[in-house]
Amino acid sequence: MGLGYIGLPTAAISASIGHKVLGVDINPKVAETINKGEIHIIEPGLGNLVKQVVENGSLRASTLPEISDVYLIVVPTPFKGNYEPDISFVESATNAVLPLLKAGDLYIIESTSPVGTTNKMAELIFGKRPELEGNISIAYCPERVLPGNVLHELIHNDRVIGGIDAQSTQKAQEFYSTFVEGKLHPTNARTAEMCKLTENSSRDVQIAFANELSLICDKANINVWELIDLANKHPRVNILQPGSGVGGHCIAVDPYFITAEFPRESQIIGKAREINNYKSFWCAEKIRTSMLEFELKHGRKPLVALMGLAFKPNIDDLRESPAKYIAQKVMQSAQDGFMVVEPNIEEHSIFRLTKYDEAFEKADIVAFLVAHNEFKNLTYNTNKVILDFAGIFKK
Ligand code: SAJ
Repeated sequence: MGLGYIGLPTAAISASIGHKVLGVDINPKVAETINKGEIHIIEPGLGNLVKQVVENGSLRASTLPEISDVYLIVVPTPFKGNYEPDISFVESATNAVLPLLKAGDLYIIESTSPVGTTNKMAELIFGKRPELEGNISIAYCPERVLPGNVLHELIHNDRVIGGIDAQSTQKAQEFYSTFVEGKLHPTNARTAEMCKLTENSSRDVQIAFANELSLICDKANINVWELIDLANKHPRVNILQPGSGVGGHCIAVDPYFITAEFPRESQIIGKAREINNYKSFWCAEKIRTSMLEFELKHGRKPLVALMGLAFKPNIDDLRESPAKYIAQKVMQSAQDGFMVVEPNIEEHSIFRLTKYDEAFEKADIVAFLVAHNEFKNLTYNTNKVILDFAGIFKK
């Protein structure tokens, strides 16, 4: 249920090892595309795999579920306006399969979910189908794949599997062992749910530490990149890299699933979110201040290059991107004088894109928002104002 960034690769891999898979998506265009052997998302190797499993008949897509033995819920869990998690997609996918469930079936949630969701769905199922209580297996098993390396990581990463009871955990382990080569770690549903939130919150907190250091170092006139390199020479210190903020659909979202439910207890987790969001705002302010300083000094408006729009280096994914937020924010303050660069995409509906080397050459102010590899080929130029938020030149 759900043929997105995780659902489709999972469907394709399990089809490729011999399961007969029906991929279900509420969007008819998605089902239509997949049934043609094509894909609607970008992920290396996925297009070929889907083509192969659709052609040999092991994967088929539809907008409606059919009677099956195993049901995987892999739908989005966004948050509402006030950072409260929204599990309505999980609920509606569960309601859609509810009439189809039979004794002996396995129902698994993979969607990132607030603690307690799996048990809540079990209550929903048993409330409407009391005869299934004790006769079906229900488990939570989060994915932890990195966009861009999904096919490899889906097979090779270890996974945590938590059932609502021991038998559910075991049945889910048996299912995943058909295509996962990493270790499968058994636990209960609540711990597995919290484990997914913990992994991404941990990364968010660590990035916030690096971002906080970058703010301190800016004031203290210390090169933060050199500082972190040196501190990391300590055998038990491993500081991550500061940047223009934290983006994507996971790390910038999942911590709110903890803070919404445990606001008093999750002090560091909440503060990390604030710091990482503030870092993007701070970068935008730095660019605006540099533009004003330039104008005062030179008596004309500067030409500004905004380098990178993606949410992290060397990808073409602009979802929840701090770089895109910064570009939009600074461009609100002045009508023209900007060149926007994103070497990983051909064109954009809002931004007119300029080639990275041309923008660097022409600009008076260059703001590096993402550490794309291409930018590392550029040579530092002391005649320009360089705002290196991404650590392109470091030294
Ligand atoms: N970032 C930094 N500094 C760093 C590392 C990352 O500023 O040192 C920024 C990136 O630029 C980006 C954001 O953090 O804006 C997130 O990037 P990421 O590469 O850390 O993570 P994602 O969002 O692509 O994928 C994460 C992964 N989780 C962890 O590493 C704990 C992945 O394994 C999860 O499967 C994925 O979230 C998910 O779907 O939950």
